[in-house]
Amino acid sequence: MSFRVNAWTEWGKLKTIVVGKADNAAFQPEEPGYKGKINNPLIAQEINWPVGKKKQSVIDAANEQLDNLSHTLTSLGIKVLRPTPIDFSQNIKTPGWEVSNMFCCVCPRDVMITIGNYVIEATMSKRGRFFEYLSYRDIIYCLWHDSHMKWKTAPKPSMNINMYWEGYWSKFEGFDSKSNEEKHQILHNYQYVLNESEIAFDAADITKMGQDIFIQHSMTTNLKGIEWLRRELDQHVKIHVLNFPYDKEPSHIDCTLVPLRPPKNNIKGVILTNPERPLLEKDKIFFEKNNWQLIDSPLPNKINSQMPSFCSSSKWLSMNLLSIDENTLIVEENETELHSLLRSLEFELIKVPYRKVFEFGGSIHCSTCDIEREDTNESFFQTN
Ligand code: ABU
Repeated sequence: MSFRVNAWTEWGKLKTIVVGKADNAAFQPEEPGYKGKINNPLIAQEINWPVGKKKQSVIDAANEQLDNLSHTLTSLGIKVLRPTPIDFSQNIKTPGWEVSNMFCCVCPRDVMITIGNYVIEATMSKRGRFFEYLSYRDIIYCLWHDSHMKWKTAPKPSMNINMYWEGYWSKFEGFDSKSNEEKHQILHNYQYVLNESEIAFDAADITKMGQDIFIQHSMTTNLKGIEWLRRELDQHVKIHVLNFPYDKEPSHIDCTLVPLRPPKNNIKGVILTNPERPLLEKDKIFFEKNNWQLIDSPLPNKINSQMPSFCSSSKWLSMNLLSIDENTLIVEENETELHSLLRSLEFELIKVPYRKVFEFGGSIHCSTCDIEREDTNESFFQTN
């Protein structure tokens, strides 16, 4: 298989992509950076957040949908690369900490990102995901055959206890009874579970729009992580930091701000936005001034609003779609209102079943990572 590592945008014609696998997946372990929450109150009354390997039938059901996505992509002429799962039920230990098991390799989007001809491995921010990169090393060595490819690994943080702000988990206690002023202050101080003692980021907090890259400051990406990316990449791209104050637990930008198509010939570009997580006014003005139309996603379909019991993602997985090109999107099959909106914007849709993948960390965008698109580092933002 031959390919050229190149991806500057979320929408260029897709040529090569990684699709995750659910083999050997375990429950993401609780730790300073992560608290599991069981969505079904009846189950939550009976058991604590589980540890160890997931049931084989649950893994098989997710793999069936992941394999179906891979076949759909292959049938469109897109090359698909798959990870090499390790045994995620293993206990892991460093000099500073230990967790009962790891997670899975369903979501390459969190672990690695292609920016131009660079493949960057993220630091990751959670202990249970410390070694997840090992599942993608076969792929990265395969990409290394492209002599133009550059491989960067971000500095691994210690993930020791002093990297996390313990107070985060009680931050919202009694929130509803607070005054509007107090609520506003809590939401706008952008203090998340990672402190600034070490560089940390998950790659899924980044969205690519040509010469401009937007990075969400979040539970999984701190400001030092964003600064590391800026210093590594500032010869090639301009980094913008985004905050979404109304997302109480921001983690990964691809259920919040999803660019679909760039402005062209005086026709505005399209970005799908999350109505519960509005942009700050200054950022909204920036996009609009540069000829981008911000369109709120409809509420998720009823079926998908009830998240699977052991799913830690939000109902906004509804927006977690994948662009094949500027006119074609792969979307989850149940999101009928979103389908109507996208069709009204003249997108062609390819629908796939994907709900069984949700509890493995995300939906269609999360469980893929584009390696090659036909695009360049064109600038789509002329005005500051
Ligand atoms: N991994 C993406 C999850 C984002 C969200 O729950 O909104």
